[in-house]
Amino acid sequence: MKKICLAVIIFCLGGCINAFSEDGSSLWLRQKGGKNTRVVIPFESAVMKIARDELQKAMKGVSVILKYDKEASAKEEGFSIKYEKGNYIVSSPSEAGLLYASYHLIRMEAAGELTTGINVKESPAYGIRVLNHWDNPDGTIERGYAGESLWQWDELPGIRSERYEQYARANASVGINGTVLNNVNASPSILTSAYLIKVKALADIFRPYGIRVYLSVNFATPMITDNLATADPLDNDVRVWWKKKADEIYSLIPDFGGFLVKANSEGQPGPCDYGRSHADGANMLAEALQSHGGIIMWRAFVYSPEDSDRAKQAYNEFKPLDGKFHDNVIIQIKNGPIDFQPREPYSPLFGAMHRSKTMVEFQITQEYLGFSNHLVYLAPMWKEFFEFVPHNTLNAIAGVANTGTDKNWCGHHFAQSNWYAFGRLAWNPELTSEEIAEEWLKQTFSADNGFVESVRDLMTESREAAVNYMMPLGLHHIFAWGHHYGPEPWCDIDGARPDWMPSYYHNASEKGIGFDRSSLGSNAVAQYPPELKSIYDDLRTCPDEYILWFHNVPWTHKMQSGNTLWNELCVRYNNGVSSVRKFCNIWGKQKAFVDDERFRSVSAKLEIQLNDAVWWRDACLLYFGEFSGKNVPSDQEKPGYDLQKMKDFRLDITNFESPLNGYFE
Ligand code: BDP
Repeated sequence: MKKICLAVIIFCLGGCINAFSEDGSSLWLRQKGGKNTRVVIPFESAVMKIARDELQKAMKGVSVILKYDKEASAKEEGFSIKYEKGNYIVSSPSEAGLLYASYHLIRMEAAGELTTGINVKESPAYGIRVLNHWDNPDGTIERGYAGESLWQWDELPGIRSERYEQYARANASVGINGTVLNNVNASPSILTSAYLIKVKALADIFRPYGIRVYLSVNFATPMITDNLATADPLDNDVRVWWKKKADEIYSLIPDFGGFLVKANSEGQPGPCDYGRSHADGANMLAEALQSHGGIIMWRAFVYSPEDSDRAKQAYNEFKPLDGKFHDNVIIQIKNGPIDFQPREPYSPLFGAMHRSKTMVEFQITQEYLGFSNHLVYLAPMWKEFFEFVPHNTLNAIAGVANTGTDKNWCGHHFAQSNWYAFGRLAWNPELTSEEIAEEWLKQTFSADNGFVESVRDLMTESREAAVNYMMPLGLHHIFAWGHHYGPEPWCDIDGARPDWMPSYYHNASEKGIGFDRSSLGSNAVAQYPPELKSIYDDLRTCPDEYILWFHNVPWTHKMQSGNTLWNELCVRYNNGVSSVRKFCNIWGKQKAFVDDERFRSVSAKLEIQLNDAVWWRDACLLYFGEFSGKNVPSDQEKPGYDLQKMKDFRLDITNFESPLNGYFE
């Protein structure tokens, strides 16, 4: 008897310790089912096995029948779910659709929404829903904040890390169906035969999860790896080289997705090096892949230091090429005209390329949003984009991934929600930020109502908070040089490109602050449709959110709130700080609903975020205050840090868990 009791106690303790300590490696896929779930599959296959295993692992005591049915959805990957005579009946014209439906059921059960009245019909908004990994062959990740690259190139193809399959599974569970494995600043070696067999190994693991592999390519690859004299897209040898390369790739990976290309941008080679256009370059590659069914995602992220306004350049360069791209080319455009800032107006190139295919590139990794230290839920930012660019005008969607070798995949436990939200919005852009946050919270932490409501609100407010403590009112690109973590509005590097300097963007002077993109300035407003152009062009009608994006505004200008610009700036920065204080407070009350390990990790990161928010506010208000000649109004919290100390500070980004450490006090 004693022995049994002891065993029970030990068992309970073990269970409790597990229950109360989670490292986040299971992501949102933590549901535990029971043996009594019955799953009928239409035939045995690798995909059907996954679907059955997933349902059995996660669902409790239900019966699910998966049916292969050509009529179930007009779109290949679509599915329907209903309940009949004690069974959930899942139908789809494809295996991938049946797998997505299985994850849908699991999600519904976790969210407490699974009822016998179920009648679901789902199909994805886009056929191509891809992650872009900015991973280098040496294991580093450009703008990666969660460890090293997941791809162990030196071990592949022989050794296959368990994480590859877990990665594929996580993507499939939210509907992501493609992955570009390597950095857009692409190493030519990725296309060598030695690497292609490694790529094939990954493609083979991902395939049953419905995920296709794509590669970023360096436009000069034929010159670098095979000594061709040129990479001119109109040169016959070059064209033949790419065709042969395509044949080699498809002989290894028959469902290879295609290429992603960054050309003539930030020093990358491209067709313009030979006096050819982006269309010449993209079409040459498109022809090489066409017979295999591959596509080219050609990036429109271009800007040169000579032009007067960086925000105008992609439009100026690509708009004249509209209609000149082959059918299997999609122009991949970042959501805003500059570069993934906390807030940008949408890129006017969307809606200007009527005769070309276009796709949006979002950034899931938080290059400009506090890395993996800040809790910033990005769905509201992406939804804001869709308010301006109707989702059905796009042909595909891409997100720059935030995954790495960290145990919890994304560095910050809440950064997982951005990977999740990207997938869910790529499937259905009409979901609200709140809905997605709720789903994710219930699966990842707890379905307790109070917990879900409080933390959902925290999440949905977090993006606006970051805008406020970093760059309110349309300010942009005042980040520290190179790494883009903290504030450096004063940054001035001798001989550097002017459009990489904060002062290029903020233009602060005794008179005012902001970039004049009105018709009296750079006239970037003219790239927007007439209705928006007239709103943005007029200082009186331009929304506060964008005012310093489109105008250089006098410090004394009366804002919509009735405050002067200077006072409003102080209010916004302080609001940002107050929001993060509130987040710390809300999170502090959730201890009962979260295991200890994740609770503490998130608490520690929130502390860093709060310090950083204060740092941002103090740096910006003290620095801009030197131009405005005004003090922070008496009803606002005063900066406590010392401006000179902040200016002297150099962040060591290899070791910056808590960069401040009381440094500026
Ligand atoms: C910027 C990043 C840089 C990328 C570039 C791009 O700072 O590292 O290479 O965009 O998208 O956001 O090509």
